[in-house]
Amino acid sequence: SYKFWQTQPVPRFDEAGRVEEGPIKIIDPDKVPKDPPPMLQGFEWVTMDLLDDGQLNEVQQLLEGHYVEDDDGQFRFNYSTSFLNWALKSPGWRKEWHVGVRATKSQKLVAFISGVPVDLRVRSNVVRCTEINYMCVHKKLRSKRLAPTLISEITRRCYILGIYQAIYTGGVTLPTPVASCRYFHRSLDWLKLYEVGFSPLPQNSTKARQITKYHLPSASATPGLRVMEAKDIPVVLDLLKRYLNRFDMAPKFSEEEVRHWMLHDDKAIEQVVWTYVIEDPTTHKITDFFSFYCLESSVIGNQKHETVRAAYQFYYATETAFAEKEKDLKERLNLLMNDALILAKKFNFDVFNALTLLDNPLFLEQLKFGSGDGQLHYYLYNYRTAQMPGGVDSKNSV
Ligand code: YNC
Ligand code: MG
Repeated sequence: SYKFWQTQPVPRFDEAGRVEEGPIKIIDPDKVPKDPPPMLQGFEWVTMDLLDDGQLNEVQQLLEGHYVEDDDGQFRFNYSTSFLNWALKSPGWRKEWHVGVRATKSQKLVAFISGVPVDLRVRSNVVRCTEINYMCVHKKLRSKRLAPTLISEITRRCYILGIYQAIYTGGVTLPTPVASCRYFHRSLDWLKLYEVGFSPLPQNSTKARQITKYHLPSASATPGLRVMEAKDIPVVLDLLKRYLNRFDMAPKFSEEEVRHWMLHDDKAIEQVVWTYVIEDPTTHKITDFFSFYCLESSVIGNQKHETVRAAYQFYYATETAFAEKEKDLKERLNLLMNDALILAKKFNFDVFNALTLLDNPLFLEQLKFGSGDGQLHYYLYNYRTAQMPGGVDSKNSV
């Protein structure tokens, strides 16, 4: 019945077809409440200081114990502090958007929600947004309507700083997705995925056959492939901009953002993002790039394995997307993404995940990705636009 969501400036399910694009509600800055909404008795609002390692660790610990699990409760996302440093301190980040809730007496962190700024292009308009993520409530405080309170408070803090729109994703169905994608998974270490209960053994197969099926060469195959460096930022940005322009919705990146999101930070304790460019061996032009990031999941109650190390496909772009023939694009993407698999395997990942967005439908099947049961819905807050085509034919982006 969406008691909370029906009060919010989001499209209703039955108006999803209407196409008048723009803000749903005009916010009067003078009418934004000066104070946070009331908190549960015994709990208090805090602003987290994520420059402080102690507080960063508290957020990491809350998420490690209480964040997103799969439907069967077998796996739970386990974001590293290096990952949170990367995801929560992107260019333009505000500490006001790292919102916590503490138990007043013990000062224990029991809930969190965050936002980082992003310029989002929605069709032909660029919308200044906050990207909301990592909403988490301690398991012992569930179903007390804390989530709507967290959302209202971060909304107030966005409004105060002059941001009136937001983007967020989730596995749950809410009014109303602007786009919906499905997760696909490509086994890199099939046996481990089988042992943790992630991959089934098909009736008509054997363990040995499954292992052989997912075997990969040890060396990448694209001539000119190398790790992205700082000097590549302007060319990668230019290529990415042109590539993402082919889709209905995508961030509008700056050079600083490309540096932040694509380049591995030597100072990070653990590597979070891996980015490769293809430098044409004869012309020395950058013709393609691809990236993936590391997100481990805790395996709940397994004797043999504690974590699954997953590589998530991140941004990529290729000049072949602008050529006339879709066949060339398909061939190129299959070569590039097979190299991404080879590299992820080399860096000890167990599985490579990708969504049904960008040009991914051109390679998922051929590279032996299997459809997962997880959906990912994309939502916009206080912004209306026609729904983008879903399923494997979608031309959406993140
Ligand atoms: C969800 N994921 O429908 P109704 S994704 C949004 N996103 O409201 P209670 C959600 N809303 O239906 P609990 C949601 N999950 O009555 C639930 N809701 O209108 C809605 N899980 O609240 C739900 N993290 O406090 C219902 O539920 C109301 O105690 C129920 O808390 C929920 O980060 C939750 O999956 C998810 O920690 C915090 O279960 C808790 O169960 C939990 O009684 C595990 O809440 C971790 C988890 C969610 C990951 C994410 C994106 C969040 C987006 C939030 C919306 C942002 C809007 C834009 C704001 C800025 C605007 C500007 C400018
Ligand atoms: Mg609650």
